[in-house]
Amino acid sequence: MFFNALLLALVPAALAANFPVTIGANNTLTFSPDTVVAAIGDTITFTVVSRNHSTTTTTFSGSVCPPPPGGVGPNGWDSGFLSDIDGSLPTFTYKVVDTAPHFAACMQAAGAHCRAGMTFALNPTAAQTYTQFLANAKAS
Ligand SMILES: [Cu+2]
Repeated sequence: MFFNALLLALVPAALAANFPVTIGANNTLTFSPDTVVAAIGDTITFTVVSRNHSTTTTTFSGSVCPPPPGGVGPNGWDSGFLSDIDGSLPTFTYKVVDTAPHFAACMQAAGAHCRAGMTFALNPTAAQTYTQFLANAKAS
């Protein structure tokens, strides 16, 4: 009886996945991977491994770069600036709360990192692909 209750309590945690995303690998202006497909309850843990960057939600098209402080919602996110200049490997974790596509970028340098392709998609769709978002960011 106690064992069954314990098992049931553990099931949700066992089903939720965490997706690690590296920001600035090898000192590049990148998120890797640049796309994550995740379910409600999953988490994404961003880790900045070089320089000073952010992960901040923005619009799919139009004024993509730079993403605005606070991020674009609903259910967006904004890590704020996370500096690895001291080698601290700062992290930011987002918990997925809906199935909508979310598009994010780095807000550094007035949008220069974003326009250089420092972009990320959570649950992109056939109508709103990561490839098109990246093109929109570069052109914004
Ligand atoms: Cu950046």
